[in-house]
Amino acid sequence: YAFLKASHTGFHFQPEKNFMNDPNGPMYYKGYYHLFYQYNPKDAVWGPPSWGHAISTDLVHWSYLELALVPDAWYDIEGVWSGSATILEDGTPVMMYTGARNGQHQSQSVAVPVDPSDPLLRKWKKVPENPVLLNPTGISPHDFRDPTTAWLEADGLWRITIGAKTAEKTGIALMYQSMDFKHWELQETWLAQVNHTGMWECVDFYPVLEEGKLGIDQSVLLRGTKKERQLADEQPEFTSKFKYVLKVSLDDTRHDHYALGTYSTDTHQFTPDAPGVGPRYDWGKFYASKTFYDAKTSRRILWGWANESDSEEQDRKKGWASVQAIPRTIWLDAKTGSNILQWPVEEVDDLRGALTTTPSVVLQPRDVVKVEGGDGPQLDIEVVFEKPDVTIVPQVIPDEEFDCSQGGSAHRGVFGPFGILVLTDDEVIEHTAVFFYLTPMNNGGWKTRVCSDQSRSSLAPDLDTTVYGSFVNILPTEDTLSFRVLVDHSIVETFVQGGRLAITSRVYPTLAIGEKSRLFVFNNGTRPVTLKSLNVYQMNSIAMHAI
Ligand code: DQQ
Repeated sequence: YAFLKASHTGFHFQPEKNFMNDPNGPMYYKGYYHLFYQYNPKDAVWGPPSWGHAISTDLVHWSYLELALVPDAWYDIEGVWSGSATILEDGTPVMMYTGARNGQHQSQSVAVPVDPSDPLLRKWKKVPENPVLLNPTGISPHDFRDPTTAWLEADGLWRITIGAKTAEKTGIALMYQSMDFKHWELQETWLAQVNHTGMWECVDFYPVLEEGKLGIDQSVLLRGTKKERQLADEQPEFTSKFKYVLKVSLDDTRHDHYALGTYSTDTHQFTPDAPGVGPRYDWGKFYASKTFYDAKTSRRILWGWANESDSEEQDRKKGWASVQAIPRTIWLDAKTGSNILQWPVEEVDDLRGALTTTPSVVLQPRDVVKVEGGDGPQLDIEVVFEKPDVTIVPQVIPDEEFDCSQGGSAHRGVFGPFGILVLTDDEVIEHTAVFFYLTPMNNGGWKTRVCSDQSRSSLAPDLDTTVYGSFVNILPTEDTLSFRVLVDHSIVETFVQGGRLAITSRVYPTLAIGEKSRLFVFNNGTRPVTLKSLNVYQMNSIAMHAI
């Protein structure tokens, strides 16, 4: 089982052993980033979760602490499920989470640090008033979970939203208000709803500025406090206009979607710019994600769970399951105004070691060329292609139905597939392809697709090798097609066109492991394409320890 051993990541957050799922209660507190996570301490598959806890000073190097919350109260005896942190006005944190009991009946509870002066927040206690919220009339106790971070509005009340579904399978976000986190009042109208979307898990709701990369704290934005005035002075961007993001994790499809829109502090309702739950954060494995406002650097940071693509049997053999995707800075794409951008937090760049730069080269049809400096299983790869000039070809047969799944990188078009093969052996038997594909549309135009193809990533059995992909918006003013790919043993994370689209894949090579792993560039289209630049960095490992 050398290949299972080789799947352990080198610079991603993963549990020491056993099963992890959703990120919970991320926050910055007294000099430390805190990450809590759904964790089954007893097995490498999901089971009644506790909250694992880890701290970091840079979002990259983590130390494990003891479990923060365990299922030991009558109202959470079947698991301390997902929840969020809120920093109160006095600077101390409070957690709200879902407790599960009696056949997974769900209610909401509160936990606070035993000693708020401890920057590591090692010990937590559940408040005697728990559970503080039961499912409202008309909502099943099986469909009522994952409270958000609370925010303060000008009326001095704290508000949270909680995901649920109606008997008709309408996904909804319930709104509650409170003075003290212990007594909560349900608002009659929902924050948002979308018919036929099923249960909304891990709802996230936050503002994004229309210009610039800075994040904002929702309470500071809506309350209008002294703190806000200070911020406005220090950070001119803060006075710029903003939009709201509503993210929902769809239990039915296991995908995270986000809608941009506006929030009315009169009606406490969200109005999406376009109907529906919106596009996906990530076109691969990325679920139950959650953001937090990082007061240290004024960023909004996104955490998401990257589940395994192998079997539970293999997870038990490995002794662990799941990683957290690299935390991503998230902000509005000012160029389009209609999507957010996601990019690995800049601290990840500190893990970069040796850099090898490949000069510009034309890739002929069928070229598969090994990249110098790309050996090994831990890489950070920046790839830029010239945008092909589609006007040079006569009219071609439309190919609109190609969605990456039909043959993946082996498909042949005019412009593409072209891109890179990561975690590849010398014979190019195993490879995970990340590529662009210019699609001739039925209307005579062209659209650009980007795909992550796992179908030939491994010779091992029992793997989910679904090919992921989507169209990416390339603006007429943009003359390059680019992506950045983080490779780390069993995870491949792709960020396209400055972060407009992301794809996270989990792969388990058997040949292309350790130092036997190679990197290639390829072009499988019938026309040449120009690789403008390729930078590949060796990535150092993080050593995670318990403290
Ligand atoms: N995982 C938690 C729930 C949440 C789900 C339980 C999403 O609170 O809805 O482990 O993955």
